[in-house]
Amino acid sequence: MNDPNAPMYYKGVYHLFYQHNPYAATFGDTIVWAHSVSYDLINWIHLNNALEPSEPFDINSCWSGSSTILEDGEKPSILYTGIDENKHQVQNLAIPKNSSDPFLREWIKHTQNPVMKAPIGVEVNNFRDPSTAWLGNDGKWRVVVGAQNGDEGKVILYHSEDFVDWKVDSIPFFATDNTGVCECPDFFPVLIDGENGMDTLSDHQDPNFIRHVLKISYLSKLHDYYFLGNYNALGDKENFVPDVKFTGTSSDLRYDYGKFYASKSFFDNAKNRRILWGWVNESDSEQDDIEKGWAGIQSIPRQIWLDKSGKRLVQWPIEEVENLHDKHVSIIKENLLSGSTLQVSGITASQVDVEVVFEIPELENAEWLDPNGVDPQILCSSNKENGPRSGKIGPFGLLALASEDLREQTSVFFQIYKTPNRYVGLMCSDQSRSSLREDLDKTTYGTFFDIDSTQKTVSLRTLIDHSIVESFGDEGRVCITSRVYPSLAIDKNAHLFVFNNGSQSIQISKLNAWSMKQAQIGYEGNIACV
Ligand code: DQQ
Repeated sequence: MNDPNAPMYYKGVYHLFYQHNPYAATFGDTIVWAHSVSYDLINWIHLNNALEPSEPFDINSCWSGSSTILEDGEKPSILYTGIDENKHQVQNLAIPKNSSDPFLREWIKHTQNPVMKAPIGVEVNNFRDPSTAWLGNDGKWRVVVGAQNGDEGKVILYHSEDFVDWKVDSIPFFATDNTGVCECPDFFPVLIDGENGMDTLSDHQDPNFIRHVLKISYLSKLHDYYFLGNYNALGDKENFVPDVKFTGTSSDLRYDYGKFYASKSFFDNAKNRRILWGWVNESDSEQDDIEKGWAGIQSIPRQIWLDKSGKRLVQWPIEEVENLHDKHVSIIKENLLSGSTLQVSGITASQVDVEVVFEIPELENAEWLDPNGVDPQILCSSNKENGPRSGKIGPFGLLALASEDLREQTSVFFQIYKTPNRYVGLMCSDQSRSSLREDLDKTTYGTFFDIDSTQKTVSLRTLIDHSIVESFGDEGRVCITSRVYPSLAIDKNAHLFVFNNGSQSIQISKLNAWSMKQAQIGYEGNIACV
């Protein structure tokens, strides 16, 4: 599997469609929309494929797209990219055969497809991934589509009165130089205050309560970047103006600083929240994928909202993941002296949800760093030949999927620095010692985040599940997902540790860890535990 497509909540059921090659565990010439449904976003029922290549407008694959629920939540629809008979990318419309079926098993392709063809100034093979649509005050639908023209990446805007006849806006909704194609654009409102989500269809006009987020998956970087900004819908120019420009450097905001791509969000009106999903790809080789018979996973769904600072988004695993909590252990107020490593025993370390709050010593003691021009990913990787990094406040954090002798470990950690005018945290996920195997992608990931001068704690929550380590730092303001394939630290031989390698002592103010039960995932009528 790769991209999540058209997530939605409809008649009490959550739907996830996803890009899938039914013939091999690799990307291929025939991509379909696989379809699964769930009552809780955790346990899933696989259904038959929802969309398969069948018509001249999608005969060479059904690529990514999104859902929009029309007519007061009663009429779901899908806009998706078809690879047509000429291998051009076009946008198509599909609607359910029977919209009273809560599982929406069968989909009908509209007779007027394709409903959009690449307009002037867009390359025919770089025109894809329509977003969820929204209604303007003029009663017309809007949708954005990812595109490219030369080196310029574009997100282009379409209008329609009836959802079938679409007209392109001559002004790009958003554009970036030298980036190449913009994939999977996602555009949605966020509340300035609070964790509730907002429907993409909501009234968009009041800047006192709402900001907008435009997410773009840049293929050239294989990362999902987001921009906070203003949606200008008044007058004859309708576009999105970001607060800061895209720089192509580590200062650009990303949903996740590890493996997380082609993500998509949706508004869940059952719980009044916005939920985000991303595709997490593999770190082993294509040959391994062929041998395993599968490749690619979806992240745990994350609730997403605007941070109080207004400068970042916050992401947090949906509360339903806690239904998988099993055996629980906790550690309260325990000092971690310089150089110490403490095992978290009594849980299944290969499948665990762990949350720890570290108390930070006096910030004045932090090491000096001028972060200008410093790439945090490189900073996270430094010293790896000489064993664990050292510093003053940090590195401290977790050693996930570790072998008993620590020869294998995925280390998720923080380091705190003093800069010319503020404090910054560095969050890293270091895969360099994650496996004795050598044929793996072991890139180390990292990012800076702001530390308030009055901040006394820093938190880390990590969801560990055999080959995936999803980490939410600083209460979800910074996220890093990694894929690892240990050779020793497997099942019962996996261990979890807390460590402090800084010269200053750290205190674990509290740590809670839960073994995680298996989710129920299977085919309709045959639900099995996998
Ligand atoms: N994957 C899809 C495309 C999209 C890309 C093809 C992003 O529609 O642009 O599977 O991963």
